[in-house]
Amino acid sequence: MSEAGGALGCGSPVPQRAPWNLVAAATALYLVSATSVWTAGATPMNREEKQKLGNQVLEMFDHAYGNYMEHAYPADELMPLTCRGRVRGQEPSRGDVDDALGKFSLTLIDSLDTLVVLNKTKEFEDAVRKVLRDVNLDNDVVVSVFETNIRVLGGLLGGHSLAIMLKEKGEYMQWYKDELLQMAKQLGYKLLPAFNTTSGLPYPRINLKFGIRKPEARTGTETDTCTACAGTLILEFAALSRFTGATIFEEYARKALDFLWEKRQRSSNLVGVTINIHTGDWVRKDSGVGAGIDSYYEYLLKAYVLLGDDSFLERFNTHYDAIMRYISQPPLLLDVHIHKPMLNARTWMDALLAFFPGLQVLKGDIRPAIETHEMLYQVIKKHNFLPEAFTTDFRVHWAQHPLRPEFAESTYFLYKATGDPYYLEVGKTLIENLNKYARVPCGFAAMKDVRTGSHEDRMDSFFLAEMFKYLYLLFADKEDIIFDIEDYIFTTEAHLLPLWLSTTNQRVSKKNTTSEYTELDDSNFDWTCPNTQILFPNDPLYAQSIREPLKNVVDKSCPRGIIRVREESFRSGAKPPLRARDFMATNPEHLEILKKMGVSLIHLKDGRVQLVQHAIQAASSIDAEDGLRFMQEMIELSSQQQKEQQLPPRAVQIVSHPFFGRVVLTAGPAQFGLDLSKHKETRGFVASSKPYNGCSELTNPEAVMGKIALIQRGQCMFAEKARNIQNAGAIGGIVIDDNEGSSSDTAPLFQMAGDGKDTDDIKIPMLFLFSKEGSIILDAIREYEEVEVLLSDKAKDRAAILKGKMIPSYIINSNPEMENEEQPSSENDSQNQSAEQIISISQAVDLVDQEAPEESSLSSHSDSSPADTDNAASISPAEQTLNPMENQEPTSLDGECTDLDNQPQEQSETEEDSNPNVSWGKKVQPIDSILADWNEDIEAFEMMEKDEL
Ligand code: DMJ
Repeated sequence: MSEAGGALGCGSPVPQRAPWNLVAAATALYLVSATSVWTAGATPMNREEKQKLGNQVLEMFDHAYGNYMEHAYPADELMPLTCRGRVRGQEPSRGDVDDALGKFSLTLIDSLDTLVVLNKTKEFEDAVRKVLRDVNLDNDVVVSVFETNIRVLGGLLGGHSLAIMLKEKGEYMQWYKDELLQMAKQLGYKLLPAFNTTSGLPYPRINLKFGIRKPEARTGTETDTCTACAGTLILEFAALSRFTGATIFEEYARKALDFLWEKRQRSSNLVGVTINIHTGDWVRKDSGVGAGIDSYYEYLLKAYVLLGDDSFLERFNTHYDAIMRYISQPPLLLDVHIHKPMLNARTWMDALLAFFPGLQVLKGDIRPAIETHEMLYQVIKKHNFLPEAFTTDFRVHWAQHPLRPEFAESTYFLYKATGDPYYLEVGKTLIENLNKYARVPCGFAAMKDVRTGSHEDRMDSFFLAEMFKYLYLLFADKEDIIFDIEDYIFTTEAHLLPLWLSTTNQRVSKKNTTSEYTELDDSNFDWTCPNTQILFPNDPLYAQSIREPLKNVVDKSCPRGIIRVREESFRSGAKPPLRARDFMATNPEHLEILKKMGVSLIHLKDGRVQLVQHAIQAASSIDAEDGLRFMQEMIELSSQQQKEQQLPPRAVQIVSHPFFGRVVLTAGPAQFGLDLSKHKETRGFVASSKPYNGCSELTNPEAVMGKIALIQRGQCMFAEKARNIQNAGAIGGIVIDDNEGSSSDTAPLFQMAGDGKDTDDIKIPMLFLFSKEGSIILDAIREYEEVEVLLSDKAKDRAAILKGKMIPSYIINSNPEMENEEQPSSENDSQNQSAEQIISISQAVDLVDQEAPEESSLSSHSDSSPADTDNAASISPAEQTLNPMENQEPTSLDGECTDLDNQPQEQSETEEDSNPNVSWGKKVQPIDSILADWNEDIEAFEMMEKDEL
């Protein structure tokens, strides 16, 4: 890798613009030397292997894009499980996520410039023609201003930027006459009414046809928006202005940024997550670098790079200084309160912050970038993907993963900055995991739960816009790309804008902001990019030496609490503050500490105990802060325990032809029957029971014998259905919801409860599928007749399914004894039951709203806005003698702490699978048919192996 980095601010040879150009040109040299002196550390990857990985990325892109074009286009997105387009209004609403869909072929527009980066110029030309022919921007649909800007306006501008580049080269796009730019301009004008507020901050949503506040528009009543939503416009809007000469767009985006800057919390220099667009008051006063704020910071720095306006760099540096002072706790990045920045606002991080190491590279602050990236990588190694949120002790907080690209983005920038081949290995792992766990026959499916490997019928457009670009560029050499990536900057959606825009149409008047910064210390302003020779002083092991101490930060035992213990905790002579997890309501010493912290204990009439904090009653300000943190921890603890009471979702994986484990459906567990988290998975062919509701003795026992029975929900208790199919000889059951159209995408999963009686007699595993997931199995039966599934706590590796480890049942003789071995003994069952009961004891915390001064605010819920103090929490009597930590310890129940690469379950599979007598089914097949099936399996396996190389 010889170049300094596409849109890598510090290091990009930026043409034609004075202030940035000088420093960039100089530092570019240092990056070159940093990359060329690499001699030790991770083994360098040779050109051949890089090319192989690059080709694999190309093949994966073809799979994703090809399936979108074939099965979904002109819809906005592909639904990769059901292999059709997602058309807004035709699918159950998913809430805000759907605001990205404007019936404007979102994925096609978002993919335009990826096609050129991936050297698919011919396909790009076709795609542009399709956009011009088919896309309508005048739909009566309410869309997110932010998403439409970054994905659609950005997509059109990225497409235009590369179309004119190609046209100039003289081979492709010779017919192009700025049509994409005209569309972008049309869209820009459609978004402008959103800015009609006194503050200049845009409304969060707009109707593409009717604008805002008209009765037909169905929007315009909102009062709040997120900081990133209002602060992530300047790159696209300025580019639009400079490309077209219409200055209004850049003016509007600048005004919104100016307003946000004015409203920053002046003592901490931080911004909150949401702001009132009319009054400018902070609605959520927590502050981090992830969801809700992320790209506001990104755009300040990148606006400086693209537009050369110093005020953006000054603002960025001021915020960056605050971020590093309060939010950065290497390797963690933890939200704090804008007014009390020493106080953590939560004990978990979200996946969106994974972009931040990339931004730190652009800023030139490599060390913390390496640290945070390494921590994130270890979380990924544990769960295969970055869960949407994870705790400070690296357990899953929100288990979804919609194939977000931020980590790949940071990996790319770190590789560009360090040249360390370690980052190529990281990229290779990302590719492997995508192919292993997210690839389905019709594209790539988002992970519904990284712990179980279950899927969501969703492939977001950013997966094509960003993921493939960063992964391809990671492995590409300069000659693999048909243009110079250094001449462009990446928007937050990875769209490419040319840096020459900095000197074009600079007609927008800039606010004179000099006086605003006089209060700030000069050291806040780094006017030069760091010298990478100092960062990497001829030491190729530099990055490795930073990573090394973090190697075990996420280990198999799920260590608790590397969360920063505030300095005050160690003040001499003082005991460390009481942690919520250690609190016992019967311990007089603890009650004394509560009092000192201003926390009082109120015994409620219903027997519960309520905690209320009055910061003003604390013995000192430090005790008041400790009290605030204690209350916050108590709330976190409680919500965590409430979550842990729930059995985690289970997986139904279709393993027979042509699915071969690629389709994984999210299933609800049952509170009775075989617990799949403690026992080996159950595998078998499916058969519908008669009667279908399973509410009486089955009339078709021969059909369900030795199989997994399908039963419809309704008309009797779940346990009754289970008993009826068990009596007929079924080895498992899947209850399918009778509410047509229901889906785990839109409805919360639940556990099937028993019937209030003893359910120990039910030995078979039972899972629940919503109607949409259930119909995937029913459709498969219609199409292929014989459908074999695996019921388990998490999806199994497809290689394990096919590599002879789990040989399809029809190849092996059946052995009923083995099946019996799989049934748990009733003794085990009762043990399991009691284990669950212990775990289900938890703290119930209720919140009591009380007025209090803003300065002592506390997050009232782990993911909600901070509530103003006084803070209150109540605990039920059952917990008064309970040490909450005991209940919190990760158990095999939720599997969060099991290393997915090293599961004991897989081990037992191997042992048992090596036994040729193992059988999961009893199907008798003629030998020809067996061989034909087996050949098909081998072919599929070979294909898969090729895929995964
Ligand atoms: C993308 O749409 C953009 O990167 C945005 O800034 C936030 N993240 C999503 C993808 O995760």
